[in-house]
Amino acid sequence: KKRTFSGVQPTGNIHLGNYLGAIRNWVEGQAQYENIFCIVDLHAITLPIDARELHENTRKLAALYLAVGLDLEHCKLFVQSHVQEHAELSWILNCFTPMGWLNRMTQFKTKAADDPDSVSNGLYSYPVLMASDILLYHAHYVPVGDDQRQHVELTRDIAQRFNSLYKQPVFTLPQAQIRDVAARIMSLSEPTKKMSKSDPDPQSRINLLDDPKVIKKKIGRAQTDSERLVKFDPQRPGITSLLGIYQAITGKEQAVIEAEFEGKGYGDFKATLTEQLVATLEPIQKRYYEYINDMGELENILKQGADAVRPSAQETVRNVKTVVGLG
Ligand code: AQP
Repeated sequence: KKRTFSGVQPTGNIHLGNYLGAIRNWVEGQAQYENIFCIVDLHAITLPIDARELHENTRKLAALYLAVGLDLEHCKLFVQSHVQEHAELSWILNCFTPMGWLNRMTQFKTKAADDPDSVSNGLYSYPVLMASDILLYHAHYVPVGDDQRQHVELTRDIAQRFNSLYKQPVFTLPQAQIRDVAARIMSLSEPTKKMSKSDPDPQSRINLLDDPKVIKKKIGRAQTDSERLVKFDPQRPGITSLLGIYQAITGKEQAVIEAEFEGKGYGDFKATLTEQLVATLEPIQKRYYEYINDMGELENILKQGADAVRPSAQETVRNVKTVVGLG
């Protein structure tokens, strides 16, 4: 079986973008691959975060991973900082990554835009840590949303450069797995921006744990336009993004959806979308509360996950150190 690796940062409320762009695809492909899914807490400290919040978010994210249907028969789930080889490989690869490559990373440019002098060196090196996560386990596929495409490309470049420098296939070159539908869910309040955990406006995203009333309100207020035509149209990102959500959760073709709402207005469409969203999220929420209320079991699962992946991480680091002449 081919290997899959991916992760989410425990930086806040997991939203529909994280779910439809990434996590749901992990669940759908899980029987086909050997899967490693991580809670990337070392990435979460690249921007300021409260210690207690980080600790709690890490457990909440683990409960959500299980609630959406990740099955321990197929997947290893663990916390990044529990396997120290992530940090160790990251330092080594930092020394093999040209700054010119990192200077081109758009996520850093966006996140550092407001205050470039005070953001951390860690935020700058974020993509190298991500490359280390993927390369440690020789992952073939990295299922992510569209915003992570550039980081996976960088991972390939780092691996390729290292392999050719030492003239041996130390690292496996990974490929991003990005779906056509829902690869980039947009903010509900500013549909030209992606939906994100760190957006200060809570109305901009649907969280996986939002209750039906909140979902109804947020969808009701989601920005559209004055044309009132329920059709996919790149010139109208608001309605197109909502239709994309509907397409992702119903699995219907675009033409079928447009036919379904022909002659109907935004109100009808938003009501149907809300209904479908609630039906999708309710069972996930029910399972989430079961998992989060059994903290002992959750800690156990995370410990077992880390123990299960550690040997292959150790082997990769041992090999890299030998090749480089360390240790
Ligand atoms: N809007 C999105 N649409 C589709 N996929 C998305 N992902 C994130 N946002 C969208 C995918 O979710 C996975 C985890 O990414 P993350 O932990 O970086 O989540 P985030 O919401 O992007 O987090 P932040 O902290 O709010 O970061 P910024 O400020 O960058 O948005 C990834 O596979 C990602 O592609």
